Amino acid sequence: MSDRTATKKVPQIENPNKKNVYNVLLVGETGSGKSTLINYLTNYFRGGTLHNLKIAIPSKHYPATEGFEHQENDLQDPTKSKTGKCTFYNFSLNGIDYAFIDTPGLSDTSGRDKDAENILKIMEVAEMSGTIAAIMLVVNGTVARTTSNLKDTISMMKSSVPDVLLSNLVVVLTNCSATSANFQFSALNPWTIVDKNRFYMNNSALSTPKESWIDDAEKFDEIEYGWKKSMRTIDQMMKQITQLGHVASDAFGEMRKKKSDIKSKLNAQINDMRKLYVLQNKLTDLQHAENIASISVSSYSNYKENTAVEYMDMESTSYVNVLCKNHPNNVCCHDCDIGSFWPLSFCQAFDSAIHIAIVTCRKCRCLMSDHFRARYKPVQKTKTVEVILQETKQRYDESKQQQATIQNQISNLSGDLGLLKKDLDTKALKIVDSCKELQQICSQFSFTDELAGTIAIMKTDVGFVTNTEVKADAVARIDRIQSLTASLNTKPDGSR
Ligand SMILES: Nc1nc2c(ncn2[C@@H]2O[C@H](COP(=O)(O)OP(=O)(O)OP(=O)(O)O)[C@@H](O)[C@H]2O)c(=O)[nH]1
Ligand SMILES: [Mg+2]
Ligand SMILES: [Zn+2]
Ligand SMILES: [Zn+2]
Ligand SMILES: [Zn+2]
Repeated sequence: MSDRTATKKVPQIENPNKKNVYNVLLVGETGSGKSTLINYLTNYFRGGTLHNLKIAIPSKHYPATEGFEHQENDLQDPTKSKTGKCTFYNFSLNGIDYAFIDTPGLSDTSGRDKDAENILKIMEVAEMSGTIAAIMLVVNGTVARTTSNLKDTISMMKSSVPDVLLSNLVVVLTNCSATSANFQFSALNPWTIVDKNRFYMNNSALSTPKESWIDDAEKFDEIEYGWKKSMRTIDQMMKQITQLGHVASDAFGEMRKKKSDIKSKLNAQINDMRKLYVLQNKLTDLQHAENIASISVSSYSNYKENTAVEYMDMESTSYVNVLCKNHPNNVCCHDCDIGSFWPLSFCQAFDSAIHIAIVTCRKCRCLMSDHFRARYKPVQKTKTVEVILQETKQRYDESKQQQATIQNQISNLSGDLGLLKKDLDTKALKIVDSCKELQQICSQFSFTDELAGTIAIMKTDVGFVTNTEVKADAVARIDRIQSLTASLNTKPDGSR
């Protein structure tokens, strides 16, 4: 190994954007060996040996010796991700500065949200470092099949690494040697990793307590063999990293912005859909109320009633009748045969009496003097009169008024709903646009993954919708979002 000068200055935690620093971002699944690799690198750069181990990042069996600031969680629980945040580990060798960035492991037991959060942290630190020399994908090389965890990790990586950095991808297979590795590089398709960027290491010295091997000649030999091999591999790795050069990392920033833009647009869709449900329910309620109002209107619409009214009418006659002024409805003598020529006393309607002045009518008992002759007679007739039932009319008016108010509200609400639906559609298209923009930077960006959480929330929301019509509309809407984006997920290699 070449002359190495371990940096004795106080370790730098934040990278001060030094242009000539080779920044190496270590990413990978939880437990794949990122922090261990950094400890091996520490020994490489600072002249550590198996008898004098230099530990940058503490683990269960090895306390830190180098004074780096680090953030390791729960060192005792093997299922939990150890590294909690991104930390720079700076070293210098032959006047060349390196910064290795340890990152939290992906596909941790803490779940998808945690992964998304960690990916964002990784992208942030990558952007912050200004330039990147290598993105080191650390994978446990003994994993025979591509586990779903590893698949998820690879998929997350593909969605996060901008195309400009694809030739700076380095894969380190841990826990193995070139001959014992099981990892299928095809799992990274369409990413291809050239042979020079593939490294195999078995960094087993730190996985068991020093006491368990330091005095056991056989174990020590085995560990030493791996150790020496790892140091040679690191030597090779550093040469290769300087070959890869610096790539500006601002694409990470752009990606982050676009991703968070998409995220907030997706959240807006969730909220707008919820708004839609509220409005649609309101509309349904209003339509129900309108039904009731219209039933009221029709049931009170008979406030006009026709009643037959009897009345007397005078009908002219061709003959003479004897009528009484006191009894206008009577005809005391119909078609009086004495005509108008003889005095009334000849009319049969009257009783004969001694004195003419007290002759009375047989029919109405009025005096003869109350009678007169006329060429008309009273006739009883009936006519139908429209009567307004006031109370019913009032109810009718009220229902009518209510119906009009409801109809007005329905029309306003329908307008709002229409706008909201259109807005949702436009926004969905905008999301697709943003995704396309993102794919310009990162062709492997998977919108399906990005969308999965949103779709899950939307589907849960739909589950609470009881109105079948509203539900059908919502389901169709969700399907449309999914199909809109389906075209986006056709990767250049044709896979999805
Ligand atoms: N045998 C062997 N064990 C290893 C190797 N690399 C890592 N380990 C062990 O695997 C376990 C996990 O390693 P870490 O370096 O903490 O893994 P990590 O990738 O930093 O994990 P997170 O911080 O949770 O993301 C530790 O017990 C290591 O000692 C290796 O190459 N060979
Ligand atoms: Mg770690
Ligand atoms: Zn008469
Ligand atoms: Zn009379
Ligand atoms: Zn009379």
